[in-house]
Amino acid sequence: MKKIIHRSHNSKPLKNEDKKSVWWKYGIIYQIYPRSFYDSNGDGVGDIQGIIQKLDYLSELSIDAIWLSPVNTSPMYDFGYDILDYREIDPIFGNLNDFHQLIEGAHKKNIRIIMDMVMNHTSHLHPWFIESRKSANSPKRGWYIWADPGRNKRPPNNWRSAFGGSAWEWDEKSGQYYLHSFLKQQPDVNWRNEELKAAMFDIIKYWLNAGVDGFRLDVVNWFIKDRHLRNNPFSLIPHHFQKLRYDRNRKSVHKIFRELRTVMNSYPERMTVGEVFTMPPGDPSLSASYLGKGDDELHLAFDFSLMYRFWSARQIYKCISRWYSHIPERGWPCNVLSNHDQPRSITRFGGGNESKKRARVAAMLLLTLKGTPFIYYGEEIGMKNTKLKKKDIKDPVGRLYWPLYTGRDPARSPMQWSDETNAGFTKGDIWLPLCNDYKETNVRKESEDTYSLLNFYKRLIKLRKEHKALYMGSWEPVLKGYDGIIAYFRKFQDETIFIVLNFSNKRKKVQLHYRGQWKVLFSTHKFIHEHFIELSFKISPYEATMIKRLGDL
Ligand code: TEU
Repeated sequence: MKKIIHRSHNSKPLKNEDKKSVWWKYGIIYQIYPRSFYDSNGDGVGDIQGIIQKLDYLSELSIDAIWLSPVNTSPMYDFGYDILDYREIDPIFGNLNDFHQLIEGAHKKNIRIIMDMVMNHTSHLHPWFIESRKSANSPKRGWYIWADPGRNKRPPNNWRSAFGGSAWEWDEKSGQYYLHSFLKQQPDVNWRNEELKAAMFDIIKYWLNAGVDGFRLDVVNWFIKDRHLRNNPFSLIPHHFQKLRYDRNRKSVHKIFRELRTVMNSYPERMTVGEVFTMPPGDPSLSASYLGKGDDELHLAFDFSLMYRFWSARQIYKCISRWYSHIPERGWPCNVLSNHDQPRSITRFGGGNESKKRARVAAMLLLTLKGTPFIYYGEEIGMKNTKLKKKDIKDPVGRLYWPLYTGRDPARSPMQWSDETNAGFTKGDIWLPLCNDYKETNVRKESEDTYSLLNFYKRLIKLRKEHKALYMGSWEPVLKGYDGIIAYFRKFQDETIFIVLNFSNKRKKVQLHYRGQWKVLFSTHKFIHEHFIELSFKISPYEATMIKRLGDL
């Protein structure tokens, strides 16, 4: 059993760490959904040249790296999460030259590139799978998960696809079922097969040699399945009515990531971040287990607890402190509010007319917590979920479950650059409808307004980068979400910063008798440079304030 050390949020940074080599700890990562960022060629879909054209924007935002959702060749049944050539770029996004140009252009601006690697499954059109399904004797049969039918030709067991229905698809020609944890066009590979594993590691090396700085690894907790394909036990939890015991979260998966870490370690300054996919409410202990002892598996692992939380200071506090309590001593947390699979945070947090005030509180939280912040494109301008008609839905999951669940497109709408036609995203026929607030909420308008959410984000990012307490310091909670307020210190050596966040729409009093000279660093309401001699003051509804300790009285 791995030992969990419950004080990691106060742990000191490791020795011999220079900021450059651990940029993935101390930097800020921005997720781009390439279809929706910027369309350079007028086909209605975002592309790599589009990202290159927006590098100045990203550089002004001062983020340290971009994670691109998949850009490899794909038939797009799951919009790129079904790869048919891991070494090529899909023509909809450009070509390898464009990608190399992006790496070079980004690096010149000190922005690193993180690729999405989808290695739990391939496309059903991948040559490996085409070969594998030829016959039960194919040399690549063992590269995927094939099984004989159960009784009466039924599927081998009760495992369910994440997107609905059985996880098994019958293949008439070769006389067996194959496993697909997602769509039937996404057959699961067999990571127990040494040849398959070596082929996957070769792909990783290929991109490392091409100068990629890291990988976001899709659904890492699903890579290994029960060898005996046992049925999942029954559970009262509505998700599939199964305890997800045998189709994912197997302990032996960790061996793969220890081996991967050895590969990664031979390339300096590279990183991995794993998507540990769990259903709400999230499972921080499982997520943290992918960090191994802290330095021998993945560099970072997502925990989705915070992404599943609604607007409750107490709930949010609890999930943050729980997450930190599971991080191994040598490990490092990362934090995320939104991604391409879940509703946008501003929509999830609600608040009607007050949603943009809440967005500021959430932004200060994300950018002052301990751990690498991940910002999903458009969050910095306050993009919301788009409302879609059935005919507009592209996501296969949305098409399947509409109107009960509209799928993931609402959070994937095109970036709102300006109030021009198509929000300045494309001159062509836009692939997915825009959110209808784009005339108000867009980059151009917010760049010109000193008090916009965009400029609020920019300031927060700069402050985080300027203060060691914020990017590498300890996290010491003071107000734990009761009464709608979260407050904590971030400390590094003699630098101390106090952060207070009012999640409520009421005026409140903070009375903390920490005497000293305190100066406001940044705030939604207080004047910058305002001084206090102790942390006792009133705070406004939805106030978010950072205060720096200058010294003793
Ligand atoms: O997500 C894992 C995943 O299980 C979610 O897609 C989840 O099922 C969905 O949000 C429920 O609606 C990863 C990727 O992030 C996602 O985009 C892919 O579709 C999926 O894996 C398959 O590769």
